[in-house]
Amino acid sequence: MKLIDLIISFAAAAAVFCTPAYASGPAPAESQDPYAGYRTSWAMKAEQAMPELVKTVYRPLYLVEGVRDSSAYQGWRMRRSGELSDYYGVSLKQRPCVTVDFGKHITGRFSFRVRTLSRTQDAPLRLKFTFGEVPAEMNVPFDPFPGTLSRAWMQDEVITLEQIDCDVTLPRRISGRYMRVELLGGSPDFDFAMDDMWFTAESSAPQEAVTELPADTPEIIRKINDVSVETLRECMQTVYEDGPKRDHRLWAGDLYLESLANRHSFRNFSLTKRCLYLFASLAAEDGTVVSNIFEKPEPHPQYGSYCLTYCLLYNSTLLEYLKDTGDYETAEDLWIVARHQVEDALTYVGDDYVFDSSRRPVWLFFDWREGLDADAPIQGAVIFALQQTYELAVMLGKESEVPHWPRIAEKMKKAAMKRYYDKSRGVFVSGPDSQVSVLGQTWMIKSGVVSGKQAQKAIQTALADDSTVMPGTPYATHYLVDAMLICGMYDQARDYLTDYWGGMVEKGADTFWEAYDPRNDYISPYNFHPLNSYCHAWSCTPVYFIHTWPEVFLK
Ligand code: RAM
Repeated sequence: MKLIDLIISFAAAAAVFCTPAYASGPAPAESQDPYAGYRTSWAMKAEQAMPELVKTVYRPLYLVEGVRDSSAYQGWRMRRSGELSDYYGVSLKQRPCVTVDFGKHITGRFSFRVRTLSRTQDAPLRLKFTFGEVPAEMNVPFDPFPGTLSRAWMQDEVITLEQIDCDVTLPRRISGRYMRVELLGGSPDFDFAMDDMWFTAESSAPQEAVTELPADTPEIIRKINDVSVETLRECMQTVYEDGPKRDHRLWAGDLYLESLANRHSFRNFSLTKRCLYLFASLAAEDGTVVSNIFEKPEPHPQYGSYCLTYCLLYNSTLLEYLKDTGDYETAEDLWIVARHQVEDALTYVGDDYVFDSSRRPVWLFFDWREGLDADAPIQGAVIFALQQTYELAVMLGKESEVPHWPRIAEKMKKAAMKRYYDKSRGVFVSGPDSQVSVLGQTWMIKSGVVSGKQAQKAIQTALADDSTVMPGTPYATHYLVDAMLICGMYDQARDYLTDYWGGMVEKGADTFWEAYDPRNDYISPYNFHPLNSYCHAWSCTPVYFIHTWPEVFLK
C-alpha cells in the first residue's frame, strides 16, 4: 500500500469513529441525497428487468371437509368427501357450501362460472369465497379477529353477481390450496349451479427448476428439496415476494435467502438484478436501504422502515449476485449503495469496537422469537457485512476506498470475544441478562469470530441448555444450519435440516412456513396462527444447502 493510501485510510477510519453518538432519531440526512444522480437510471434498469409471468391453469381435484384431529398440525386435517361431479351442475341451493382442494399451493387469479339451471335470473347472487394455505386456516373462525396485522389479509371475499352465465375473476390475487364457496344470497325464482372453477397460477419462475438430484438421494431430502423449490416458485413474482398470501412485498432479508435458493433452482438472476436496482432507486435520502418495497401502483418503499440487519444483507446479496453472474456493470453501479450501508453501520460502533444500539433507534431484526437479545448477533452481523463488502470491494478494485475495513473487522472480532464470550462455558452471551441464544452463536461463527472446535462447542453448549433462546422461524434456523456447516458440524447440520424442514413436510407442508417451532404448532408472530404465511420466502433455503453441500446432504 502506498503512503498516501495509508494516510487516507487512517483519516477515513478516524472519521468513522469521530461520528458523534446521537441521542435519538434517525441519522442526520446528508445535505444532499448521495444517490441523486443515479436514481432515475437505477429505476429504469429495474423496470427493464421486469419479468414475464408464466401462467398455468389448475382446477380443483376434489371436495374435502375439515376434520378436527388433535394429532394433526394445528388440530385440523382435510378429508376427501366427494367429487367435483357431485357439485358442478347441482343446484347451489342444495349444496350451499363446499370446500375444494386444488392439490397444491397456487398463487394467482381465481375464476369461476355460475350457470342458470332453470327459469330466469331475477336478482343478484351473492357468494363468499374463502381461501387458505393450510387446513386450520379454513376451519378456525377469523372473527372476532385477534391478529395484530390487518384483518384484510385473511382471504375471504364476498362477491355479488348481477349477471351469471359468464366467467368471473376475483379482483384480488389469491394464494392457497383450499377454497370454500358459500351461497349467501340467491332468489326463490330461478335456479343456478356452479359450472366451473379454476386458478390461473402466476410466477416468474420458469416451469422447470434445475435441481437434479442423484437417484439414490434419501427420500426425505428429495421431498424437502422439492418443497423448497415450490416455495420459491410461488414467491417469485415480479419481485421476490416474502409471502404471496402476506405481505406481498420485497423484503431485503428475504431477498438474500431467495437469491441463494434461486442459484440452485430457477437461476432467474435478472429477477435478483431487478430487486437490487429497486432497493437502490428507492433508498432513503440518508443513503440507507429501506427494509421493504411495494410495487403497486408505482414502486415505493415503506417509509420509516429502516432495519439495519436488512441493509447489511443487501450487500451480501449484491456480492453473491456478482459471483453468480459476473455482471460487473451492475455491481459497479451499486457499489456506492453497499459502501454506504457499512458506513452507516459503523456509526453505531464505539471506541471499544462494540456495536452500541443505544446511539439512536434502530431495528435489528434477526427472528420473530420474543425476547431475543440482539447485542451479540448484531456484533457478528456487522463484522460479517464488513468482510462481505470488502470482498465486493476487492472484486471491483475499490479496496483503496475502504482500506481501513479489515482492521476494523479484526478489532470488532477481538471486542466480541472480550464482551460476549463466556470462557468458562464456551458460549456467547448477550445483553444485560447474559442471554444465551442460538443466534448469538451463529452470527459469531458466520463472521469468523470463532471457528472450528471453539465454534462447535458454542453451538453445542447453546443447544444443550433448555433455557437457550431457540430460533422461532425458518429464517433464523437457516443461519443455524449455515453456522453448523461453516464450523464442520456436518452430521448435526444434516440432522437439523432433516428434522426441522422434514418436520414441516411430515405435518403436511407443500410449501414451507413463515414461522415454525417443532414444539409449538400454534406459534405466530401476529397472535393468530391463520394469519401466518404458509408459503414464505425465507423458508426456501434447503435447496441451497442441499446443492451447496452435496457431500453432507446426499450421502
Ligand atoms: C415479516 C415478514 C417478512 C420479514 C419481516 C421482517 O413481516 O415475514 O418476511 O422479512 O417480517
